[in-house]
Amino acid sequence: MNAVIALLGAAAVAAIGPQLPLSPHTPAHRDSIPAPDVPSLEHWESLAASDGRRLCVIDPNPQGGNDGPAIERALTGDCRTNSLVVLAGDVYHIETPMNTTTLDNVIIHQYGRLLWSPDIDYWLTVTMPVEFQNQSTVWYFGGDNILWDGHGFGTLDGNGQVWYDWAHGRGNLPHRPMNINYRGFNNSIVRNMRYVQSQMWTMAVTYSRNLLFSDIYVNNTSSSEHNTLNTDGVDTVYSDNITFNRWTVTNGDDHIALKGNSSNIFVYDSVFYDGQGVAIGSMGQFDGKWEYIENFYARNITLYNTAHVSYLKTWSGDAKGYPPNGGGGGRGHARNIVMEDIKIYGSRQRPFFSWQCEHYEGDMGKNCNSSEFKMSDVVWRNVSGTAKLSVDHVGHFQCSAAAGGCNNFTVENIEIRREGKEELFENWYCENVFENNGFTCFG
Ligand SMILES: *[C@@H]1O[C@H](CO)[C@@H](O)[C@H](O)[C@H]1NC(C)=O
Ligand SMILES: *[C@@H]1O[C@H](CO)[C@@H](O)[C@H](O)[C@H]1NC(C)=O
Ligand SMILES: *[C@@H]1O[C@H](CO)[C@@H](O)[C@H](O)[C@H]1NC(C)=O
Ligand SMILES: *[C@@H]1O[C@H](CO)[C@@H](O)[C@H](O)[C@H]1NC(C)=O
Ligand SMILES: *[C@@H]1O[C@H](CO)[C@@H](O)[C@H](O)[C@H]1NC(C)=O
Ligand SMILES: *[C@@H]1O[C@H](CO)[C@@H](O)[C@H](O)[C@H]1NC(C)=O
Ligand SMILES: *[C@@H]1O[C@H](CO)[C@@H](O)[C@H](O)[C@H]1NC(C)=O
Ligand SMILES: *[C@@H]1O[C@H](CO)[C@@H](O)[C@H](O)[C@H]1NC(C)=O
Ligand SMILES: *[C@@H]1O[C@H](CO)[C@@H](O)[C@H](O)[C@H]1NC(C)=O
Ligand SMILES: *[C@@H]1O[C@H](CO)[C@@H](O)[C@H](O)[C@H]1NC(C)=O
Ligand SMILES: CC(=O)N[C@H]1CO[C@H](CO)[C@@H](O)[C@@H]1O
Repeated sequence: MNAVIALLGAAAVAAIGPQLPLSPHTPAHRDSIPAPDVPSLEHWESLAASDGRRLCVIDPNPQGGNDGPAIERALTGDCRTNSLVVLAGDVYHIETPMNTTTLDNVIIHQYGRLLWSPDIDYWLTVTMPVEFQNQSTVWYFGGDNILWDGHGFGTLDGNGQVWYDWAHGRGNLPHRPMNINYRGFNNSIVRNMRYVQSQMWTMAVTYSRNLLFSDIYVNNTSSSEHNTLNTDGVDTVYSDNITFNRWTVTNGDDHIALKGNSSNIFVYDSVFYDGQGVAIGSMGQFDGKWEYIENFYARNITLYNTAHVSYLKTWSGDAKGYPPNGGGGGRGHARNIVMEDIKIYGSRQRPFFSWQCEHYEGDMGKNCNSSEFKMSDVVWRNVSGTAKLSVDHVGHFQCSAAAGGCNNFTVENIEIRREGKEELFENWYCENVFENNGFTCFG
């Protein structure tokens, strides 16, 4: 088969440097990594030809104009199927939303940064619905059998500081977009990528299965007095068999969050800074709807200055208001949630936590016993480290009476101390917890 060469954007890619070995590179803080050594055009041509793929080499617009349409055109047109796509340039300006959901058997090599424009007024009018919790995005990305390799350099930069300043710490503002929504995305790998300064959530994985995200760097940090609430690392929704390997996440909210109908989600060898920790939920936000979270397994995770190791959260049984900030009345179950080999340093709140009265419009912490969402079969094993002196309970489990409480919560080999204290922190608080193993409740 002959390779069809489609050169988009500027005439041709600069053919420079020796060939880069196609091995994984661990992404890092940009200032600490050298400029990429991008393989030559000849390399990509022969690779595409030998693989029987079309080739699209997309260069940034030389005048610095909008590169969104060229990327969208390549991924929905010339290089939608059986293709090799190369983004070898340094900075690509993204000034319009992208909708690329029908890729099939495509390899993407990205060496530079996609930088979203800071025009909030514009983006608010064009964001696309994620069909979950009224959230929205500026990039739909999906398909089958995709390999997207950032080689430690490829970056999505949401230019989030303007959004953090605009939000003023207010949560879930309508049409504030997450950077990318991987949707209907199956049997694929994303690796060696960087995601910085996302506008809202970094990404959501929805209606997807059999994905591996490995060697991923996420950093959403505010340089002003305004916080980075809602800058989750990743949320999974209606998805199955998703693996997160070697993630480094710095942000101001959930590092990894599982939402409704997430199953077989795995996290390995990752480091989380500053945010909330791993979230199981929130769940039960949609009145009358049934959802589940099943089979979560995390191993070898280190957390610095986070609120929790992990927390399970559901809305109450009484629906008040509508998503994203209101809701409740949903039912379902979360079960078989296992985390082991965890280190946490300076936990800001209770390291292990669950409650059933999430709400963001004034009813937070109310009607906690009314949820019919059932949580069970949770294990935290081999967890060591420290919590701030101000933290009152090492574990705090508020479970709803209407759900029949929580069953089979297990802790094993936990060695957490409060900063500056010698003795183990063993103050476990429980409401409606049954079949607890490895800890004694005092409440
Ligand atoms: C995240 O970014 C901030 C600001 O750029 C930087 O100070 C911090 O070191 C970064 N975190 C990591 C883990 O690279
Ligand atoms: C995105 O593209 C898909 C497939 O081409 C199409 O069905 C859908 O309507 C598009 N959505 C938006 C918001 O443009
Ligand atoms: C969210 O969407 C639902 C239905 O799509 C709508 O009824 C509700 O008003 C929306 N909430 C907000 C805050 O936009
Ligand atoms: C990916 O899988 C989901 C869930 O099974 C399915 O709805 C979607 O159509 C699939 N997408 C593709 C491109 O095959
Ligand atoms: C789960 O996804 C991985 C890719 O991360 C794949 O190798 C594996 O075969 C999938 N498992 C099932 C049961 O489909
Ligand atoms: C645990 O994860 C860290 C961070 O990714 C990694 O450096 C270390 O090798 C992992 N340990 C094991 C035993 O895999
Ligand atoms: C979640 O799973 C439940 C049980 O299979 C199903 O009834 C519900 O429709 C699913 N929700 C979505 C949005 O897929
Ligand atoms: C947990 O600790 C026990 C005892 O120290 C050890 O045998 C086991 O291998 C550890 N498991 C993990 C996953 O680190
Ligand atoms: C929930 O009910 C239990 C008894 O089943 C009670 O001890 C607890 O205080 C109640 N919790 C809240 C938050 O109302
Ligand atoms: C308790 O939960 C763990 C983790 O899901 C599971 O392996 C175990 O079988 C459960 N025990 C019982 C008695 O159900
Ligand atoms: C790690 C990282 O890329 N940090 C960046 C965060 O955003 C600011 C502002 O855009 C950059 O200066 C940092 O380099």
